[in-house]
Amino acid sequence: MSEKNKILVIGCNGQIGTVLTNTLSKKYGRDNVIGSDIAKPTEPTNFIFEACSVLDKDLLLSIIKKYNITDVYLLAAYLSAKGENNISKAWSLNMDGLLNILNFAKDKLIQKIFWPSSIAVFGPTTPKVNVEQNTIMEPTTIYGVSKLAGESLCNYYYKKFGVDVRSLRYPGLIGWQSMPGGGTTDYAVDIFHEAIKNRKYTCFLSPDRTLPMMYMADAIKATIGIMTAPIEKIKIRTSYNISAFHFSPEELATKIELYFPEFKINYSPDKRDLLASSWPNSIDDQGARNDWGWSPNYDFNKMVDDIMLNLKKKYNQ
Ligand code: AKB
Repeated sequence: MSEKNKILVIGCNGQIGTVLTNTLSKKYGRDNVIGSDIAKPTEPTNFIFEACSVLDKDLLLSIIKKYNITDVYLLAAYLSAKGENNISKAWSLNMDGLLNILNFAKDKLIQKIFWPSSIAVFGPTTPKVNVEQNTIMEPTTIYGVSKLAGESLCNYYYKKFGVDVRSLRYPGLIGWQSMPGGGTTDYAVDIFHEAIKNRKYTCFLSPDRTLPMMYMADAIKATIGIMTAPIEKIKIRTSYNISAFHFSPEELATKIELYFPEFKINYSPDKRDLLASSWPNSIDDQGARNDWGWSPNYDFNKMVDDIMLNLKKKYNQ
């Protein structure tokens, strides 16, 4: 990134945004990173904050002009579970927000975009194991449908207008600094907090519901990695598969029991289990590894150790 680059993170209060904006600010300096969200962050931040919805095109444009923004990370989204309860809002936030930002890049008002896709682009007809980059994609959630359409839109804007938009298909993301909201993989964050606070957890997925997962530190590494990779290395303009490890709720509970032998897990699968059942167990990410050198730092054990260390400190245990 050159001296002149200025970053805007849209959705800076969310699960990924909280950690990403903080990391970008440490890397590039407070004055070069602007975070926006619909509400003010509750904690003090190390970046400049502007209240704005991604659907407010005029306000967004004024922020882009005010700070001479070059790079946009567009994280605002309705996730899978929440999206099923409000299809129109999920479609509009996930698609109109993306279209606004792609059009700014087409009009040369910004230079580079990061937009996350998800394993939700896959569906029940996709193979379950080591899912390849190009495979059958027939999602059965509005979130997945919007992500798949968004991938096509990104590819279209790249091919037709040369827009430098880069994307990753995030698996379930697990971190200790921020809470997810409205997703199906959220259980894998909630379980740590409940284990530490109450030594018990009721899981809304089935015990054997294996899903692809990744530690937040690696998601941030991948996000900044793809955004800082030389342009000629980015060969896929829909969205790259990325992967770290996979596990089921009962496998995660077994790891947590190593820290708290008295930990008890109950299972009460709800409609989110059906959403999760449509997604693959594991992902093949050779494309990202070969094209721009992606590799994760954390495996399942290392992630659990790191989360426990940090959350025990946070809860004074
Ligand atoms: C969700 O559960 O909706 C998200 C995702 C898999 O993209 N975490």
